[in-house]
Amino acid sequence: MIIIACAAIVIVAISSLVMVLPLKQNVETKYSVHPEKREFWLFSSKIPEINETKMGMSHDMFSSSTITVNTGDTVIIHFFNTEAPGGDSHSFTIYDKPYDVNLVLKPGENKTARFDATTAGVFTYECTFHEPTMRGQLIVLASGQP
Ligand SMILES: [Cu+2]
Repeated sequence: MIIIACAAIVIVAISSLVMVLPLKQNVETKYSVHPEKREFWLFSSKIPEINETKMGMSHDMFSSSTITVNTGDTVIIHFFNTEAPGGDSHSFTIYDKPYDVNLVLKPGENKTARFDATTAGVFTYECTFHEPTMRGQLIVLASGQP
């Protein structure tokens, strides 16, 4: 009787493994990371509700406050200063090492930054003219992270 029970347990254990193994492979395939070129379009924008004089802060912002990539990706960011002639200059600046980006744009200009996402982490990008409202986070996911 004990032998039959043990045999049944072994059979159940083996059949469970057989069912789980293919599932595990599917999950790994789904989340595997292949470095690729990731391209973004970023614009200077404004928060209309902010009265700069009353609140003592800039009403300028980036059109996107997060940019997410994988480690190993080549990142291409096209930044546009949407101001009319006579308006403000804006910058797209990353001071956090190892990233070192500083695009400074006059009204109506656009420029492109290209760099490799070599290091995982969260890195601030900002406009040096309009802190703290014109700020975002570059999120570089570690390899293999979903
Ligand atoms: Cu700005």
